[in-house]
Amino acid sequence: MMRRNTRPGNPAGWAFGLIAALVVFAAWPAGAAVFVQEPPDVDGVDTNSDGDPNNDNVYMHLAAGDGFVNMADGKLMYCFGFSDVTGTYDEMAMMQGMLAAEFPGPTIELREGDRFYLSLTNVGMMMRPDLFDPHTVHWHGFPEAASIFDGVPEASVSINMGSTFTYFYKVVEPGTYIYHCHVEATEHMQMGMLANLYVYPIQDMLPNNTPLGGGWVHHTGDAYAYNDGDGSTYYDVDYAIQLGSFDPDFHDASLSVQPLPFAMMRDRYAMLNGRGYPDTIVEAPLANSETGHLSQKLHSKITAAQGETILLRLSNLSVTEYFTVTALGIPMKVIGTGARQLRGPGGEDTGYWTTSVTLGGGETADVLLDTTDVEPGTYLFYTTNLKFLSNDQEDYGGMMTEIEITEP
Ligand SMILES: [Ca+2]
Ligand SMILES: [Ca+2]
Ligand SMILES: [Ca+2]
Ligand SMILES: [Ca+2]
Ligand SMILES: [Cu+2]
Repeated sequence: MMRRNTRPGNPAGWAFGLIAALVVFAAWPAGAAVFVQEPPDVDGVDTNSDGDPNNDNVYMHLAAGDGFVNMADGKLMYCFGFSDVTGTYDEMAMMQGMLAAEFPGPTIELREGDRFYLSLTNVGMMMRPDLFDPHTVHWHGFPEAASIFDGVPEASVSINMGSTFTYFYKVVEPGTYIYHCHVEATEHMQMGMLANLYVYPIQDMLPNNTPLGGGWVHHTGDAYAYNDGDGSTYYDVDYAIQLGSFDPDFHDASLSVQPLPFAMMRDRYAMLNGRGYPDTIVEAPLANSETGHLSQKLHSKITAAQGETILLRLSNLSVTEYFTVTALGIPMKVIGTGARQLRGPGGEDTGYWTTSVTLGGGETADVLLDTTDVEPGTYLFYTTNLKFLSNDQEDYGGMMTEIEITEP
């Protein structure tokens, strides 16, 4: 609680935060409270095929609000974002979520057959008490259980400040998705309300020694990107890597209550999972310099032993940029796009080997890196949009990370 009060010396910020808190509470309808719905799994059916009929319901509680992150050159960036308040007492969730925005937002990782209850609490904008923006969660590319859970505010519901809503997702399609807030999407996405989301296929749960097509035999613990039926999407290690970019002028304008330059949006920080190189390879979560909150939790350092297959769950949620990425020196096969395995009408494998993948905003791709003939050492994964190998003015940074191939 009182996370605000632990902030390092910034009296103006403290006062602003306190006023914002008072505004939030003053605006809170009498009797309104955080209400998180977590119905027990009592259907007696093992929908996620792990042998237990009573563990298929998964619960998560996100807060939506504002906060800060730092770019790799130190630049402090005001953000909107999500934070994970799962398990927090309902009465504490508002306080816990205030100024706690993370970029990217907390990763959602599920299993095909799960029943997912995602509660979203809008904690308000502590640094912008003049704003009353609602928020939503939109699962990009996912078939909804009902359209009310879609998160496009014009077509479903959005969550007002002080309110909580529980989304329900029947997790029926494996693959690599993304989620973001869809309220005033250009603004709230540029401001950082973006995250990774993926679903493991039910094929992972097959009994030991199950024969599949093409002579493949499934062993317990084997993992696949999709229900491929033949092991063609098998991987040893997987990493979700979200491409994104920020325009510092837009973020600064938002913090200083200036008109937002929508038409002039020009992103100058390109990132992987919310960080520019070399921050991308720092495996520890990063605290921001304004509040000390751990607001950039996701690194992008990729590690595998020679011979292992790496699955990269790539996505792009930049509002302004297409990005082309490459893993120089490591063969790459695209096996899925838009959360669908690449297969022809007759079931033939239409995946393809390539040296690069290009993703526009809202696109995802699943790529396998084959390290069979790759000498142990450090390789780079980076964008070939060379101007984005920088952190604004600082050269040699931006959209790049390292792939460490160790001895087999
Ligand atoms: Ca189960
Ligand atoms: Ca069940
Ligand atoms: Ca707005
Ligand atoms: Ca960052
Ligand atoms: Cu939002």
